Amino acid sequence: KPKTTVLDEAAIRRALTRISHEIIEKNKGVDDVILVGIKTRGVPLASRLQKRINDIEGVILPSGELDITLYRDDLTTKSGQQEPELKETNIETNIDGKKVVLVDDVLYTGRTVRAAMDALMDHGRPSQIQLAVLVDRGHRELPIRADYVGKNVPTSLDEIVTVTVSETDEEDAVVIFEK
Ligand code: 3GP
Ligand code: 5GP
Ligand code: MG
Repeated sequence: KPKTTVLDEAAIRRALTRISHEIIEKNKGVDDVILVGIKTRGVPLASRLQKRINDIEGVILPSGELDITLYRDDLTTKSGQQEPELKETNIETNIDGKKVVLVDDVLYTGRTVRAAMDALMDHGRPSQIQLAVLVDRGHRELPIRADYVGKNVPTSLDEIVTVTVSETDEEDAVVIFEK
């Protein structure tokens, strides 16, 4: 099966460094900013942004995690038959009045992010929710967009975007497979 590397380790590092600067710029500093990673691979990405922002601004941002799972066995069948649901929330900080930056690896239909926003709203009353993703692969089914994008990767529906991170996988890479 043909595969193409769209981001290698250095490209992922540079994208996350750029996004860190963009988060600081857009928020005019990092006062009241909280990072929330969407499990699984949004979590290590959020933690890398936290480290980068600390390197740049000298501030360790509060962070949290959301576990949103798609209750379906066939990941390749999409479109609304089954909605992603919240499995677990781990956000220790009070998010009232805070600017929450959701972090995920891939943005696709937007349904996971919608579920994540629901979960945040149940948890408190953030003043803003922003979205950072490593890859935007297109094919949105909801009016959702990312504020920070590592790379826009136009895909066809029968392609698979594989994101690996060194925290849980062998290496840092984003690879497109054709089915
Ligand atoms: P992640 O938990 O690291 O984000 O959704 C479970 C895993 O399956 C995800 O890993 C994701 O990387 C991978 N995956 C690959 N293709 C798809 C897809 O089309 N939809 C979803 N929801 N996940 C996919
Ligand atoms: P959405 O809800 O936007 O359709 O999908 C977003 C979530 O599903 C992300 O958390 C992401 O991990 C996963 N996902 C959707 N499509 C892909 C894909 O092509 N590749 C990978 N790696 N993850 C995907
Ligand atoms: Mg994910």
